[in-house]
Amino acid sequence: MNYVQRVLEELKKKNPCEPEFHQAAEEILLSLAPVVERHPEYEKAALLERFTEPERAVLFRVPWVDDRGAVHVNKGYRVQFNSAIGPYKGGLRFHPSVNLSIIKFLGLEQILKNSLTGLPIGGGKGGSDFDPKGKSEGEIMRFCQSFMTELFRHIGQDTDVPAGDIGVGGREIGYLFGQYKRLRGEHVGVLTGRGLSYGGSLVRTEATGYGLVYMVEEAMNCRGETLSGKKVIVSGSGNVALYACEKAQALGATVIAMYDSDGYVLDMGGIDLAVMKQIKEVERGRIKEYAARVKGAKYFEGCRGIWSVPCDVALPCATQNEIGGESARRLVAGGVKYVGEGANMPTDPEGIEVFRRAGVVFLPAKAANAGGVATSALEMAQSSGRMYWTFEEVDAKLREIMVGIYHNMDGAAKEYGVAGDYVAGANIAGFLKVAEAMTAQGIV
Ligand code: NDP
Ligand code: 2IT
Repeated sequence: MNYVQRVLEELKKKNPCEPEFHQAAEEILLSLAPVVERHPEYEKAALLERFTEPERAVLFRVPWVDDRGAVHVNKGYRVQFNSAIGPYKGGLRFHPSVNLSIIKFLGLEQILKNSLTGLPIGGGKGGSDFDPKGKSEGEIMRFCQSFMTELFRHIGQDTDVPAGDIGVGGREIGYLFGQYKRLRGEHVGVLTGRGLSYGGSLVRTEATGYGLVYMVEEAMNCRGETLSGKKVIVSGSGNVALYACEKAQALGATVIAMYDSDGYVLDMGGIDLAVMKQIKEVERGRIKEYAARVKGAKYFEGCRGIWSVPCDVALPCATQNEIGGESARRLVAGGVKYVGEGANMPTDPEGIEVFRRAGVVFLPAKAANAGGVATSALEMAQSSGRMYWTFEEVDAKLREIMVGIYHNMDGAAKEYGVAGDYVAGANIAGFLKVAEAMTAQGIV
């Protein structure tokens, strides 16, 4: 058995019942086979074993009291996966599905994503199985305060810097930051995605979605195409989806469908983003409401139907494994040419294989959605320097980073004989830097 297969088998044995973690690890490790072949010293140093084992994982109790006085207990997680190239960095996810497997898959992906940004950030991830849906403002605030009452002792501006993810946006970051500041008595850049009035960076809100579209545009430009006039579908209607939609439309595309976990809307004239933002960002409502407000738009129950809508470009921006083999086949039948992953691991292995065989240009999450964390790192730089850059400055840096990542993974894929395979290219390019840093720092 070769090195990669042995590590993968042991990982599955040592971490049972963690299917998402196995899935992410398998995709990464298999594509690293040619790298470890060129670098036999990695096996001697058990580099893959160390790379796939978190440096630290903190699990904690989060008790809170609802508006009626009932006591609830949720699980809290922070997995500090790898600090070889910088302080742990990665979001917090609040969603009822959250468990250790999901946090570990996200953390492992984050190491390579953060490496690809070229900025000095290690990988981590955290969250809770708390469900923010239907909770009052007071309940959200008390939950965030309780969560931070334990988390604060494990994080710091130079050790571990969390941010948002599903269910954690500007509102939650505000409550988390307030509690951290109260407990520690320091106003530092310990969280990113902060409000602009207390240390946040311009463009962080837009960054993941904008960055995704900058990369798709670069991939198209390299093939003599542009987004102008293209039909795009965007899954999800949260932070990443809304700003992917905004930038795609700004570049001349028509976004014809979006969804939330209940169902999808189809609007052949192009999504009216002002209405969508009002429903999703301001009212925190359901997407069904969009069809009631916009003439000509239609609502369909069940979100998966969205992948049957014919399009040129698909941007999955909701959650993991939203595109399986069947959905991928429907997209291919509908004429999709480009898939850019805004969410983390939205396409399962069978789906990726379907796209590969059909010659679809597939831009994997750890490259395509790196704009969010890259801009978080720009927020950290501005915090430490006690200064602010303009919207144009941050946006220009974001665009440059996304174009750079595209060419970095494209180059790595070519160098390792798998031209056009960006899954392998992103894994290889991200890993080489982490491996070099880990090697330089000895067996730690
Ligand atoms: P939000 O909470 O703002 O939005 C999430 C969206 O996805 C909502 O429309 C939600 O629908 C939908 N969704 C979530 N879970 C499911 C599910 N199980 N089935 C169907 N739909 C679902 O999160 P973000 O936009 O921040 O994150 C979206 C994705 O992007 C995640 O995979 C995240 O890890 C990734 N990401 C986020 C970054 C960021 O900066 N925020 C950076 C890089 C990646 P509903 O409201 O009905 O639950
Ligand atoms: O998955 C991700 O990259 C994020 N949720 C953003 C992490 C960050 O630290 O900005």
